[in-house]
Amino acid sequence: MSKELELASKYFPGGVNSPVRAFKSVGCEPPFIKSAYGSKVVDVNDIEYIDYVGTWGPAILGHAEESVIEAVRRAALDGLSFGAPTLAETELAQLICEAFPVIEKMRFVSSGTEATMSAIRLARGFTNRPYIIKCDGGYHGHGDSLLVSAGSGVATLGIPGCPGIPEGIASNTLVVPFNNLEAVKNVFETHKNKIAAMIVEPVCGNMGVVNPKDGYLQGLRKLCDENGSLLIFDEVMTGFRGCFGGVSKVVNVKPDLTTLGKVVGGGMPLAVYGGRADIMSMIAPDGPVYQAGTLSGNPIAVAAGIATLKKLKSDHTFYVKLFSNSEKIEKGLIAAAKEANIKITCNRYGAMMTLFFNEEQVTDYDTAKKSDTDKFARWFRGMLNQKIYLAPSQFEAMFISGAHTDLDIERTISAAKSVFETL
Ligand code: KE4
Repeated sequence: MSKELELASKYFPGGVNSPVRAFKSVGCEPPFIKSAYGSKVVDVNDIEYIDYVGTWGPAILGHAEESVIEAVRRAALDGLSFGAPTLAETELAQLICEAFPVIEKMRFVSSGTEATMSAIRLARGFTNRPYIIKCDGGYHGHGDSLLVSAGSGVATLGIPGCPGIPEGIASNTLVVPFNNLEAVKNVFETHKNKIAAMIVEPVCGNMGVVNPKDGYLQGLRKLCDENGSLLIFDEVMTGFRGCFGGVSKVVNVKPDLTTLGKVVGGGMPLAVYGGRADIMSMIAPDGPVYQAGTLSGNPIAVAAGIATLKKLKSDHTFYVKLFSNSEKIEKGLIAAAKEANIKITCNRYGAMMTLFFNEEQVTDYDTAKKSDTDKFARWFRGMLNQKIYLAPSQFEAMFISGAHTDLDIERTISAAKSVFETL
């Protein structure tokens, strides 16, 4: 064990502050990172990697982008936190409403988990109904109601995803396969008038990237309307990854509530839940549904968010180049695998993608789980040795940023060619 990990493990479970960082599923130890800039991260041994984790999505501009750093520096000089309303929060909210017309009113929180947890509570408060539907393999943070797994069978009462989650809470969450409208229809019929909402990643990122089948999201909208339930798009990961907005804008489906995180805070602790004004009016102090937070709307995080969204909005070539580079990487990796006769499928949404070591198209969690995770782990370790820093799990996404250069892409594909040969 590295001396860094050994010492960290004295203080933190697994030596980390979020489980996936421990690299448990890829059979090697994580490098300790000391700095990041552009498309690179640098570890404590001064090894530089081309980074496709992007701190799990926020670094869409690349790390330490100068306008974001300058905005954070300037804001910090005026104080770190006030616990009071600021003009900057309103400015960020206006930018978010521009990007997400489906968000009429919102509340800032400090993490994606807080955003989805609050959205669930709000949906239950607004509808006065107990049940929530989520997809098997969908991840919405570690809130008790959402850290539930599917039981056996197609549409099941959730079972606790881990110890510490009471049956009574897990069983109020119904779990269905992604991309299966029939299963959702059945759940609505079985639990008529008891379902507060369905929360869904409109493009999944936490079973690896899985796109919705044509008509799926439209079908969810229709079923929620027919049953008086709310539709919640969890766009914590997809937000700003497929356009200056969300999947809701790309597919023109209007959720009742949306959750955001990651990019919206530019890498700082800031997340959002919001949507229809009539629903949001239920949130204290306007309404009876309570939610609060000491650091909600923190001025430093808000400054980073404003600078990030301003940059995304103002540079009209940003997304064109970002998607062209993303496509180059996708095609290059597919061609490299083909050349080495390695069976993979690739799913991409804008600037997030997953290479599955799987012969069949991945359309839900069941098909994702058929991937060869051992082969993925060998691929991951090979690429890390080639100084390419990928997400350490088959069921995560690669994130491409505006800072990835043609040389980065060339190096990535050439590294892949040599690693595929070893698999
Ligand atoms: P956070 O509480 O980690 O800020 O957000 C939770 C969350 C909610 N919704 C979606 C769609 C998410 O992807 C996430 C968090 N994503 C993971 C990566 N798969 C964060 C990485 C981690 O857990 O360390």
